Amino acid sequence: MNKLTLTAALLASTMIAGLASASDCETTLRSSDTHPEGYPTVVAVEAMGEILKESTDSKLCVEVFHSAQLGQEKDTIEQTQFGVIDLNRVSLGPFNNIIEETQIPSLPYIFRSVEHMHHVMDGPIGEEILAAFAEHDLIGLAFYDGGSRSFYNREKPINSMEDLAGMKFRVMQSDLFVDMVDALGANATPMPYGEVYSSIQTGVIDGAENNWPSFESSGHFEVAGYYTLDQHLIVPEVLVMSKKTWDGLSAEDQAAVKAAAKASVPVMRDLWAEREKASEAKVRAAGVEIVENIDKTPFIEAMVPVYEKYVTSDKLKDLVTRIQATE
Ligand code: GTR
Repeated sequence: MNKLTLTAALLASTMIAGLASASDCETTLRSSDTHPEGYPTVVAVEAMGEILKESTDSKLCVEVFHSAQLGQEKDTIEQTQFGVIDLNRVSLGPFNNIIEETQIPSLPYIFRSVEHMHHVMDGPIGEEILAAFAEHDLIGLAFYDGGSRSFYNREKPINSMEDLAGMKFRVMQSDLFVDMVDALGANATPMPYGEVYSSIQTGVIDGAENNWPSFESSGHFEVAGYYTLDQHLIVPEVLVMSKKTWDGLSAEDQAAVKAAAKASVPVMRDLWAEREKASEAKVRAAGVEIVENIDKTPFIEAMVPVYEKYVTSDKLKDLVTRIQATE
């Protein structure tokens, strides 16, 4: 068999395999994720799909398109609003410019710890924020974890805010994060996740910011040898469904989708805890210089103008007050 025939044969067999698995279910929902196979968010949505298949008696299944196969987050959000993509697992960051309520749990240092974030997002405030998606052609199903995000770069160890001065960092496509980096005295470049590796490698930017699992799985640690644990963001991640898809489901199936999404949250949290440790170990073993225990007070103080700019309406002020008052 020549190379071309072999490729065609392989393609045909993959397609047949695909059809066979799709025919197991009446409807297969397409879900997007920027992360690679095996990443906690990808596995959690796959687990959600298994639960859904079971609870709907194979009426509804989920197929996760990992590794940004369906596009970068900002574009996939639009496609989900249009109903081209059924489900999407994304950080809250890329929603900030569209849904103002998502800015509040995305504020730097709003959460005192990951536990604090869980208490808030698992309760009525989380439900309110999920409900805010409906006006934007999306249904908020559940929140996942994104650990805490810190700065990494290719140039030097960052020991204080002064060290950040004039450096160029990639942020998610959110005005709030641009202002956050500016307020720290550095320069922000918003860009899709998939462009960050080569941009650091070629020096277009000095670095970026993310959690341990993303820093590791993206390979950014190979090109950015300094990581400072300033933990400026604990941004939750969210699983959303296209409102178009949702509206086409019976009330019973909608309830099954919601329940399966909620049931995948503890699965995700367990996977996350494991992966965080493994990623940290891998990054440390690779020789990345880690700056720990830095004084966060100047970072927190520098965020006052950012809060002033974004927390404007009574509704948003009330959300901040209630989050801060949550144990
Ligand atoms: C990750 C997050 C992704 C994506 C990425 C980024 O931590 O899980 O959804 O938002 O960060 O920085 O673009």
